[in-house]
Amino acid sequence: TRLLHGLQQAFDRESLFLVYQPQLALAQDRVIGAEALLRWRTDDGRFVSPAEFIPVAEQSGLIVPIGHWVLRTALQALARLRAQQDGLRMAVNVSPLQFAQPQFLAQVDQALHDAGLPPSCLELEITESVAVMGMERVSALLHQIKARGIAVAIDDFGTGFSSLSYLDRLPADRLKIDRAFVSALDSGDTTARIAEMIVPLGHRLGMQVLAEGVETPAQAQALRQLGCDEVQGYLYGKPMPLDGFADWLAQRE
Ligand code: G
Ligand code: G
Ligand code: MN
Ligand code: NA
Repeated sequence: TRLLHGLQQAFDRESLFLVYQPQLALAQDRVIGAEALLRWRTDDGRFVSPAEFIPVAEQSGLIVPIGHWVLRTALQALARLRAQQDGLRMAVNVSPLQFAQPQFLAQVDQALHDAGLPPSCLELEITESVAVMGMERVSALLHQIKARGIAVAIDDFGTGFSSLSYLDRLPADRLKIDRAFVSALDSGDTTARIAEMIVPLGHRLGMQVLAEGVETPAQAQALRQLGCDEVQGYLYGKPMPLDGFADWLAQRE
């Protein structure tokens, strides 16, 4: 609860901020967009990892207002980046509790409208844990999202309590291979076989496949050979503040 109190204050005092990590089309080596990632810098200058504070925010319900702010801020950032490179998209992480709010979709519509952006430039990253709200509701909501032209990605695939039967019932556009599997690709580890299988699995289910946490040219080469569509990771770019991302983008041109 000390963590929760600190987080509440951080949100009130605007010491939460977003960083943006590039996503690229692998074959074309072209930037296609970014994932927005939340950061918390405490008053004494320490950084608290979202892996630590997101679960607390989720349990307390604070993730709902924070998530709303993330969505609006990330889309405002995207509006600026698209003036620099046409067609960029923004991927935003959505927690199960936020996703389950009755007003979620109306907030998404409003955020897009206020940023002056078309629905097609937004991607919502969900995890299989959205299944806690019941697959009927999840499925209905996903269909409404897709009807608007908003994209959906399944994040952290293959970790947690995933089930292939959920995957089959989640109409998503993109499957993200967790970095745990990607890092195994140049190790000769049997874990690498999982990354190798996720690519055709995603494709067979009609999804694009994006590999996260790509750190080495050998991993990128292996992913290219597997026919993986998109990549994200330190090899290409770390998560950066908006100004840093804009500079990084300008330097690639
Ligand atoms: O960026 P980093 O690897 O530290 O992120 C750790 C975890 O926190 C990731 O699983 C990521 O999905 C999650 N996360 C980052 N930003 C957000 C956010 O804005 N909302 C939610 N719900 N999760 C986030
Ligand atoms: O939403 P998700 O859990 O996928 O968040 C991705 C997390 O992975 C972020 O916290 C981001 O900072 C981190 N990350 C992104 N690229 C790399 C990478 O190449 N290597 C490692 N170790 N972590 C990464
Ligand atoms: Mn993510
Ligand atoms: Na992930």
